[in-house]
Amino acid sequence: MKTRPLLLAFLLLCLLLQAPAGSHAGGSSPRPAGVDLARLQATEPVYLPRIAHRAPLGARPQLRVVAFLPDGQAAGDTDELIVVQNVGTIPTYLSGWKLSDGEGVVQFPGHWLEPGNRYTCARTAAGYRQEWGRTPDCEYAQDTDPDVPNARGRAPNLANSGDEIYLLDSGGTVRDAVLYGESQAETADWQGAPLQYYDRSTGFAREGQLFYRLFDPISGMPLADSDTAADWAQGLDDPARGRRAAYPGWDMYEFSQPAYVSWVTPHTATLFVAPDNILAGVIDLLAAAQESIYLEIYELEHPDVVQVLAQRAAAGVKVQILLEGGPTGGITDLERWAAQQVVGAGGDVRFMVNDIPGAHDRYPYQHAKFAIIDGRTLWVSTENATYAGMPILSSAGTAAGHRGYAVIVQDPILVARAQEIFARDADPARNDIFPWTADHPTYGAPPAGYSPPDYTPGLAYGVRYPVPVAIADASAAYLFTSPESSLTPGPLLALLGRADAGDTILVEQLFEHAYWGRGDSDPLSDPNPRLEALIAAARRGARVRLLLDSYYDDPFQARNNVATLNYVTQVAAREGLDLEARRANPAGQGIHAKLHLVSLGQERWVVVGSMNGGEVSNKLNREMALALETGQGYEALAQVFWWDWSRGVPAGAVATRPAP
Ligand SMILES: [Ca+2]
Ligand SMILES: [Ca+2]
Ligand SMILES: [Ca+2]
Ligand SMILES: [Ca+2]
Repeated sequence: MKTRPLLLAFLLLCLLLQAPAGSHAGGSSPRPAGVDLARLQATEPVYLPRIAHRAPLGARPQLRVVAFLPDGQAAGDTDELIVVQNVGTIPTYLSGWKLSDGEGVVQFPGHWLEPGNRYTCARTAAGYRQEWGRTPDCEYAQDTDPDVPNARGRAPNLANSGDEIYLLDSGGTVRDAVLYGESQAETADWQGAPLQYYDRSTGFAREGQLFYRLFDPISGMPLADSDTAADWAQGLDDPARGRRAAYPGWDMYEFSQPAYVSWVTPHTATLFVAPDNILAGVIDLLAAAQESIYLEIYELEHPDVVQVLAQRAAAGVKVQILLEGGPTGGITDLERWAAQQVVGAGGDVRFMVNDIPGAHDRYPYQHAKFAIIDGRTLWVSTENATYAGMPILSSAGTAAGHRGYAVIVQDPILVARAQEIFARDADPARNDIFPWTADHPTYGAPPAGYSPPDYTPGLAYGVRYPVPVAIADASAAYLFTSPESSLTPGPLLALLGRADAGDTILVEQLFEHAYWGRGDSDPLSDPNPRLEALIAAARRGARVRLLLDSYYDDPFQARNNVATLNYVTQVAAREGLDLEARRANPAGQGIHAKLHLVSLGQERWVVVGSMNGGEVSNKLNREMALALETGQGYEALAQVFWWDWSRGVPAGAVATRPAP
């Protein structure tokens, strides 16, 4: 036994001193078919680290391929990339380790990779920077940036249709492998079918699709390596965690853990209801700004909101706004006018676009609706700054608009996260951020002489909640976002997953699709994990009510709300669940809300934000929501919900096709 530490030390020394070429000593993995390991050996000498310290005896370097992008968006796929991560317990010197696609092989530059850290090697630094707006750790095909170290050798070409990626240690042993697409290769480091692009929903393009290993949002470490497609985001096994992809420019490692705060003493917050008091609430909030307003929103088309933004900018308040550049229906003259007013007053308006040269969609839609005021106050809304979302009330107290909600809370942790999200989203280094430019036909001024159309308040709805809900009992909150944390990981599914007998879930949504995937799929093949979480809660004994919009609901779409009502109602009837669904139009222009009210034992949660019940919203868009633990907020919004519910119509009472 006494000789054992010495033996380990000797073996470790052998490993560290491994000759770079022609040596296979210590290699225990079988050779991958079609790979000539002799060719995979380093083509240049291994530069030994000057300090081979810190490694406890017996600890073995463990690196893993955790992400790669075969079908780049840059011309010539110069933005192909491979990311490795140190998943072991000791700092590891990368020089000597190699990446291969079975044909090319490159050796990493000298770099100590600390445990937990990732290292991104791009085909070229220039191609990567164009698509990600930042610099990779190394480049392997060409020296496009003298400041970015080069991996040397014969560069891999990641075939878009399928290929292999091998990670070899300094002894030439394959330590990790990924097979994807049409790869026919066989290796002991991969079991079963190759990993496939995620394309069950049409929102997921192959070009730009980043494959990545599922990871723990707290540690950032990949989940256990089973050498199968199930380890990866594109794997189909877990509809709430997998069945997805990432795209260039995403910040998923930074934001997958929601911002969480729990307050020792009860905290205040304010809840707003549309159409009743949401406009007055946002005007008051903006008008009070003294230092800064950061507003990230899908649509800005409300002249009253624009007026106060311009007025604050003119008064010297820093006003910075990020808008979606390609909203459904396109940017209107009203929004061009809105941007013109704010910029004319000294503010800054940017669009997230995909139609200027070199730009690619980071997110299909920048659909979040939030604002940060004076670095202290966070506003999160289900509504855009439009007449429909924030109707002007008549003198008689009537309106016609969306049922929706917003929340205001002050907390440094929540505000800091929202500020970080804004900074990343609106970063001018990203190729999809384009500033309002007076003479640009899309992102510029409206036609000369344009002025906003007149507005006449609607009569359909008599305001019921003139005063916002002042909360004084908030005890915790999560701020979470799509695409990072709206499913798993994320607080919404976690809350729904805890509901059982005696608990209640009330949901009010613009829509909640019966299934995801393609339009002709079904709930078994492509489950909507949000809807299935509601059904599962009902199966555990919870009371669940789902109220969906009937105003915008399109009877000609396969995935309309009637189809969801029918599906839910059939499941409830068949299994005897306390689960009901209705459609309603309580305030004249439909339900646009994205609201979950969750009552779990003594806990009460209000979840308000921008996520709709479709796949793109939860996996690809930029969205933001706040989950707030508050009994007072729950009781107040439950009253709104039950009034709306009383105006709802259940399944069976609605024709699925209009009469001819
Ligand atoms: Ca390629
Ligand atoms: Ca390409
Ligand atoms: Ca370089
Ligand atoms: Ca592996």
